[in-house]
Amino acid sequence: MRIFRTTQGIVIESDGQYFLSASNDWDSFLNRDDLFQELKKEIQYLHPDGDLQNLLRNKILAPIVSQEVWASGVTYMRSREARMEESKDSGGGDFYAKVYDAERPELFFKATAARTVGPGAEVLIRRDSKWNVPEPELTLCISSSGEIIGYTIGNDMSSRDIEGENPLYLPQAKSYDASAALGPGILVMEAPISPETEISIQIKRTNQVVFENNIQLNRMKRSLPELASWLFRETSFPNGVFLMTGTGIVPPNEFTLAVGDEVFIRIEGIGELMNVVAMR
Ligand code: DO4
Ligand code: MG
Repeated sequence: MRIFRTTQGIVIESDGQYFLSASNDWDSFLNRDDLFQELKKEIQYLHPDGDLQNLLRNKILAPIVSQEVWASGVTYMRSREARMEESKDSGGGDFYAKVYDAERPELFFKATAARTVGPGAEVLIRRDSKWNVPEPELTLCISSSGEIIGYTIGNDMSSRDIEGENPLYLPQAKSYDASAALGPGILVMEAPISPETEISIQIKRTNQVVFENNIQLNRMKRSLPELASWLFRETSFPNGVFLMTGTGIVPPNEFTLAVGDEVFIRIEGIGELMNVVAMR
């Protein structure tokens, strides 16, 4: 099943049928440990509505209201290599090698809801950066009690020159207006997501593909429950939280995003998140 936050209310998709939920409160709707079972119960009392599918073409909002967005770093070998390369002149490379092998993962605060955009919206690159990339990441939706209740697509926009200059600049490289995108909806399942799930990205510039790649979740060094449980150590999230799980795809060093680029991120079972790159 998938759930969508839209301008007209909360839409539930189940086996290709679309239902408008009786609830209008995204925070309480989402924050339920037994979300899958609750959705199954709710749709028994609702009528499918084919028009809702059209609504989903352009009225989807980011699936976030009061939640925070956190992110994991260096969870794939490709990210480890890219960070070591970009920070070798600053002497920061070792930190990335160490965190890849350490028991404690790298977790960082990424965005508030106000700095997060939904499908079709603009993601921003910083004016004070010359080297920017999108990071396509499976993103966990976690309830306030720490249960993984669903999965969505995240784009962890990143300024590689800023984080490469000094690892202490990470918050500025990662966290600024419209630096995070989430959506389109949240996949809610009875069983955990398959490790064979593929994440893919395509970047188009004036309709030409300038970068594309894909990776399977099973290339991740850490497990999803492991990342979630570290996040909840000594930290509470009364409305639940989104946790990006790190990127396994980093474009070659000569690549940087340009204004007008279209970023398409697909994850099997969840859908496609498209955003346009802008600068303000
Ligand atoms: O430490 C740098 C950030 C790593 C990151 O965002 C990732 O691996 O996805
Ligand atoms: Mg990332």
